[in-house]
Amino acid sequence: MERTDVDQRTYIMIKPDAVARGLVGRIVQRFEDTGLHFERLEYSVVTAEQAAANYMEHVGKPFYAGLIDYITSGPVVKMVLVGPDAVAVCRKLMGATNPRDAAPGTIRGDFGLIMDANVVHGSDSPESAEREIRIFF
Ligand code: IDP
Ligand code: MG
Repeated sequence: MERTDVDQRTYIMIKPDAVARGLVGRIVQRFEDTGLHFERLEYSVVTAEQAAANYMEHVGKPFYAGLIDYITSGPVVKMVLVGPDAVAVCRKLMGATNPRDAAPGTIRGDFGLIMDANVVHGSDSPESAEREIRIFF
């Protein structure tokens, strides 16, 4: 029988603004509520090298320098979540990139206000996830 529930991994990161605001518990709770399994969960500071590798696709964009400053500005919480459709499940839970466009009930919709500090990162494909997990763990 064909399996339709093949596990996938995704890389999730609670960004510095959300850690500084004391939102870690509530945000982790939302990911836990999905039923996805936590393979890793770790508090740390992103290095300049990790930030550059993670945001390679944005080099040259007007917000790039600010993005690197922001993501390295304080501790983050890094997670690897595993389960069926983990990438899409988490992206849906996070909401749109710009918190002002993110629906109520999503993490960015409920906890974010501005694009420059949008609370959480999540991989956009299974391939990105594996690449990002290698960068951060
Ligand atoms: P995503 O995080 O939803 O995948 P991307 O387009 O991959 O969104 O952008 C990566 C990150 O870069 C965003 O989460 C946000 O922190 C930042 N970013 C993207 N576009 C802008 C912008 O126009 N102004 C400021 N920051 C931005
Ligand atoms: Mg992205």
